[in-house]
Amino acid sequence: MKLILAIVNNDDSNIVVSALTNRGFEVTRLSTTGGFLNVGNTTLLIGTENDRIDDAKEILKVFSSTRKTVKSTNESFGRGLRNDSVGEEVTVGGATYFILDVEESGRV
Ligand code: 2BA
Repeated sequence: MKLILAIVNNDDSNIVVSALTNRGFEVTRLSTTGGFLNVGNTTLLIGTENDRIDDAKEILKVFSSTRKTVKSTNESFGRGLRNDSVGEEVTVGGATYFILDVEESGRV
């Protein structure tokens, strides 16, 4: 069994979760914040069998659109980060994922 951690844009989260659950995946969604843009995103926990990993990745790819945005906050000031990234255009969206081995899972 594997655990997929997938970080998606908040704007895409509903459709991604719907697509996953419609195809039988079990999903937990966490409200998270990106460290660079300091804006909310959604982290999905998806526990699944090894042979369904490719299906999950395909759904993430299809339903997570890519877009551009401008970094407009400087909330990181005071924590040692520089100002030169403010105003920078960055590509956001798509899904960033990590796939972890699960030693054991269950319900008690
Ligand atoms: P953020 O950290 O807010 O990053 C948003 C987007 O800003 C990133 O999109 C990337 O295009 C850009 N970016 C991030 N750090 C940068 C940097 N140091 N210099 C220049 N541009 C930078 P994505 O790569 O699609 O990442 C979307 C979100 O996924 C991230 O939001 C973060 O919450 C998460 N993420 C991405 N890679 C991660 C990693 N290796 N570990 C943990 N979380 C990650």
